[in-house]
Amino acid sequence: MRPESPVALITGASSGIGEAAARLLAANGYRLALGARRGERLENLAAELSKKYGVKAFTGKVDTRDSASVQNFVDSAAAHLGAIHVVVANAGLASGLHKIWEIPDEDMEAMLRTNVEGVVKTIRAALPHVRSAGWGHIFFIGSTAGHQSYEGGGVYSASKHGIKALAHALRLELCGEPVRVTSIDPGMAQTEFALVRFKDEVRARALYEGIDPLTGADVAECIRWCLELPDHVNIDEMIVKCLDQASHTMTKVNRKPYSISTSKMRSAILK
Ligand code: NDP
Ligand code: 8X3
Repeated sequence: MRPESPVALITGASSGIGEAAARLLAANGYRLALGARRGERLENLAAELSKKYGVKAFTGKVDTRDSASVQNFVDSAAAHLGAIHVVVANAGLASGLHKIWEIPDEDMEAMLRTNVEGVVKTIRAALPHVRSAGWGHIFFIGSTAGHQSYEGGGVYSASKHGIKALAHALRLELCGEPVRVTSIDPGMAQTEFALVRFKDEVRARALYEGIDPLTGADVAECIRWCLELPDHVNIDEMIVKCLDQASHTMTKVNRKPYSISTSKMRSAILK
């Protein structure tokens, strides 16, 4: 049975899509368990949302690559809030844009350990709580990169193809239980993602130059919509792109005429 005020546990809630999901779910009466490494951001967000919407919000510093850290965050959240119903396994990143034969270990490990292992660790720790709550919804945040890879994005794409495999397997494993499993797979969304990837503000901004990209709030709205559907309706996978992005990669993006040319753009981004 769906509770009146479900508890949503969100990893990567300190910015971008995770933060936007926290804001939207709080506005819809969800209680929150917010995790990320930047604890101060989470505390400020939780204080703001509790004040604005009167919802209970728990925060925990967590590194999703670390099993003990994840277990501690999830169990503390369940103890503080009494249950966990919804999991948004969102924490993730791209690190650099490297051809497969050039990628440093550090970037490869950051992506595979966070985007694949971190997601498994989060869901593995949270599922016992979700199952005992008797109603739940697990969200993976995949990507268009999980549907088509691109030059320099091989390892990131592999991690997001991995998300597709995990979501598929989990749906099979939970069949017959009252827990829905959805993968939301966005295209270009303007968050801190590109800044984290390039560690260069100009290059990060160039990615969105002349287009109207998705925002974190747009992706959060997809999560809200899937949640609000009747309990017997499961959205397996939702690919969402901004209107200016026709392909899964940046090969067909509508850059407005006032922006720099597509070829200059490609070299700015791919440098
Ligand atoms: P942001 O960089 O804005 O947010 C990423 C979040 O993940 C931050 O809150 C960050 O928090 C958290 N995070 C990263 N590493 C860890 C870690 N080891 N432990 C805990 N938290 C971590 O990017 P987005 O909001 O865009 O990204 C969210 C998800 O959406 C990612 O999985 C990304 O792959 C996916 N995505 C993004 C798209 C885009 O174009 N923006 C498109 C498709 C998918 P902190 O640093 O405080 O730990
Ligand atoms: C993020 C979208 O195109 O940068 O997952 O890989 S993309």
